[in-house]
Amino acid sequence: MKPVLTNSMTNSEESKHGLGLAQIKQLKTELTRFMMSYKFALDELNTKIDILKQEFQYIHDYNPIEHVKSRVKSPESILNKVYRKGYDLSLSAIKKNIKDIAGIRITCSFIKDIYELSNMLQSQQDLEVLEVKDYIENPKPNGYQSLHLILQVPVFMSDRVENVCIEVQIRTIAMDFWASLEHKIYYKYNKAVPERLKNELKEAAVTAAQLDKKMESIHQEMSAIKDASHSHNVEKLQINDETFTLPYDLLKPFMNK
Ligand code: 0O2
Repeated sequence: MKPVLTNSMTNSEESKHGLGLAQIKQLKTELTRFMMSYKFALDELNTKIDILKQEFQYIHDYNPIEHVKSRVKSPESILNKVYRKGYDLSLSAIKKNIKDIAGIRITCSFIKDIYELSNMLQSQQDLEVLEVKDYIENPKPNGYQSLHLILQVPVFMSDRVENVCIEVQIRTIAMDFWASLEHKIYYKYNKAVPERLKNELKEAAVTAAQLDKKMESIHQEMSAIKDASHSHNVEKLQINDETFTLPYDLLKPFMNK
């Protein structure tokens, strides 16, 4: 495809779309600023998630977040969605209608962590929660499970504040395994998945949910054993040159074990 904008074009010349060079330059600047605002919003939210992750590790002695992946939708995929949904082709309409241009997927160890993390994000004062879809409590008919949040993040630019939407998907490793395989199958069969495979996928989703419950109950049992063994213990606390001997339970909330 030939580039629309060429260096040899003068201000008075028009592209094949009837736009002058100045208009094309302006369009290019607007588009770049538009896409950049999503990247900046993701940077902000990624930092927030990293802070929560480190704090959680410090307080609870384990890391509830297995991994975090973020992406800005490609312009091609944004345009596909505009045509598929019949939205207006303007930046303001795209911003208003497409809430998943920026997306973050967080994989947690346990279901309990998903809700804890979601509550922590939802209670941050500078984030506005626009939508919550709980596909864990109410899985999709095909078996899909995840917690989806649409959050609005203020991005402080040089001359203005942009409120930018981000779709956050929070799921367990088992849910993520299921969703990525289902996504591959869906595309392999060009969205016409045979009925037998659909049923098997649904069964696999139920099995994945059972595995999540089982792993969580093992984890809870292990934590209870760990707490019980510590509760008989005392810890030595040194403040300046003085050493204090205190029950472990009293110090636990303040300790990085
Ligand atoms: P991609 O490539 O992951 O971005 P909408 O977003 O408005 O088109 P909807 O149904 O209102 O549609 O949004 P919803 O339910 O919040 O789902 C949006 C995203 O969740 C999808 O984005 C997928 O990432 C994921 N998702 C939802 N349902 C399924 C499912 O059945 N299987 C799998 N594997 N993923 C799902 P995109 O834009 O479809 O794709």
